[in-house]
Amino acid sequence: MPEVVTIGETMILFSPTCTGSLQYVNYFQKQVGGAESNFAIGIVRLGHTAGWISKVGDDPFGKYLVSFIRGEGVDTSRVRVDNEAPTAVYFKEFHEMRNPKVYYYRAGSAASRMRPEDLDEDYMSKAKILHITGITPALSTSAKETVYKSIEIARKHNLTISFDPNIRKKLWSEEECRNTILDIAGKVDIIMPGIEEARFLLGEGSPEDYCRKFLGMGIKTVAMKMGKDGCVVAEKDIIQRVHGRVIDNIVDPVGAGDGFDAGFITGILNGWDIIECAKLANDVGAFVVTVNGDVEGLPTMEEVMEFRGERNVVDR
Ligand code: KDG
Repeated sequence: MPEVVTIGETMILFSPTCTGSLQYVNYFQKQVGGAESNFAIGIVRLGHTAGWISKVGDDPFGKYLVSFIRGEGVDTSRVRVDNEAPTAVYFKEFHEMRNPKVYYYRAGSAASRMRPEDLDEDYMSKAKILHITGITPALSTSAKETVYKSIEIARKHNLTISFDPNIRKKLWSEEECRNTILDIAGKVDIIMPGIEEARFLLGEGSPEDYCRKFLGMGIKTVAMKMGKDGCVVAEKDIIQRVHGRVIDNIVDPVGAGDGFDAGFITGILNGWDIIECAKLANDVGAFVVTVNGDVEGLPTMEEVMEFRGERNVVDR
């Protein structure tokens, strides 16, 4: 049984082969993207086991997603097939002057029809960590109920719950988003927001203020992502900034946060202190931005060690 379980929608990603408005792009590459499966793949590459719980359509895209994610070593035995709704797709749009944009085609998708009854309590109860994000509750009422049910199961069986708010304003109103994410945050053990997400949720403040507020909500561990500035991590007696790597040539930033989460949770599974967890998280996030795609850049532990100069590799 996997050490980590996660629940969420994965989509076929169509990534343009050139930059600029999609109005003028003619060719796309088929890839795979979904915050939770990105995270699960990251966990497996770093040497642990993960299971991804989801729903896909009874269509070629659904088959492709499951075989791709299974091929990465993630347990897909709890992925269900919905005969009445399609697998979702999304498109990226790359621009030289600013962050990529995304366009979703996911309303009414198979994964949005996940229900609490889809969860296998026995399967989940054997894991150590449940990882959830703020994307799933935005998909539909039943998907939101599924997230709450997963929290209930995790609590009952003493799993550690990790949560990435992953705020997607395209999916719901700001008010519902803020209220739901803060409510879920109050029920988890580890939160891994971006600094902008913390600002959206908690108002103006410093990274340290945000950490104190999250700790004040009963969350045990905070790991707040700050892009090229690394992260700030906090627990009961400590709030500390941990510097990241400055990557000059960012190819594709989408998925870096999921990579960060996978690095941090790998450290937790390894029994490391939060500073060591943060260093791995920063390094994994840095790898992801150097490669096109949400998962293609996720490193193995050997690659991280090589990057840090802790392991010699013969290239040729
Ligand atoms: O974090 C990366 C995700 O945003 C991407 O893989 C697609 O899951 C996705 C989403 O909902 O945006």
